[in-house]
Amino acid sequence: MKELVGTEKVVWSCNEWDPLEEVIVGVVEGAIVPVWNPALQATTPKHAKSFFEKYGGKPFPKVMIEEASKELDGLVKVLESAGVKVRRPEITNIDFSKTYETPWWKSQGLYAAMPRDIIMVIGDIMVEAPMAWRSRYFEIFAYRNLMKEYFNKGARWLAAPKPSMADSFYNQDYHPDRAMIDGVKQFVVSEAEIAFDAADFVRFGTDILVQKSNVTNALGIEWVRRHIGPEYTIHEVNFGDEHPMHIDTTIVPLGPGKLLINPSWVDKKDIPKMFDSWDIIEAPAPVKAYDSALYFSSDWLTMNFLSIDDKKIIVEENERPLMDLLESHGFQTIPIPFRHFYPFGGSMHCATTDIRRRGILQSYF
Ligand code: ABU
Repeated sequence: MKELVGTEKVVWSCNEWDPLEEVIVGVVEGAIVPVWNPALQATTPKHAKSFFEKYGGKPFPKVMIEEASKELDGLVKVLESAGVKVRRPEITNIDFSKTYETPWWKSQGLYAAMPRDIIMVIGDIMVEAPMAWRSRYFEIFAYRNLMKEYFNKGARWLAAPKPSMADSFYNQDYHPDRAMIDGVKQFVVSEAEIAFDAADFVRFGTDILVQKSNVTNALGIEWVRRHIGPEYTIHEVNFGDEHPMHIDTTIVPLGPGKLLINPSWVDKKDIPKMFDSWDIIEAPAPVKAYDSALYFSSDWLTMNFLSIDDKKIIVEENERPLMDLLESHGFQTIPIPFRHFYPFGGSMHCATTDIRRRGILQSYF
């Protein structure tokens, strides 16, 4: 197989660990707190409700934006000093505070903080996710100029059909307290229309794992399967997170043959057989010795780190047990402060999306 180096393709990334050459890093400026709604309730920690009641429809408090923005800039510096080209979304052409209206509903926007949720690079294809939250309906426009630039330079661009997000798209009888009925996981999104967030997929070369979640349904998975091409195999997995939204705190590939799992959600018997020869490494419990309130996510942002390559990993500086574990497996860790970004719903994996990693498309199984 001919090796495709980064300089040959403007967009090229096949897994989570090949050497990173170009990446999009999100921004928090202009972020708006969503108004409390059933889709949000499906995955938000219960304690977060009062935050949404207080700030819903308003900008995130200034101090939160400033502190998170500083941490994003710190991430950018670390990436640039490692030789990675960093691009940022444009928020001058989109005002997230503005109320927009479709034939079925009205909403404001959210932010352009989490490019991983909305754009997934598979080989040389930029896949634009349709999303499942009304507040994220127009978020992609913060990235469209960048995507147009990559397209003009030869990348492929695949945009999934957006669901109407009308009331009928959501399961009206869903409640997070009844997320498991007779052993079957329930989700707030129905199967009425195609839906997925890019962050429910994780890439291992020609094999891609995906989970159904409160933003990703079976139709969405089937749409990706049919559109990305016959060289890829999509494997659906189902782990123990009762309120799933995004797989990147559940299983995280570290490199060929090494998979980090979240031991509180992943039962080893549910890991597909193809991983039988891989080292399955259990992540340590998240460190909670800091004051970040988590409004959109579980505690497991610990695992939401970013690999520069299959030896170097950028990690939140408080996560000492994780760093010790990774170092004991031969990785170099690069600690940076990132806990002020956590309340926006992710850590540095969510805050970025690969544009180019040097390497080849291959099977690791
Ligand atoms: N967006 C990543 C959050 C996943 C989690 O709540 O663990």
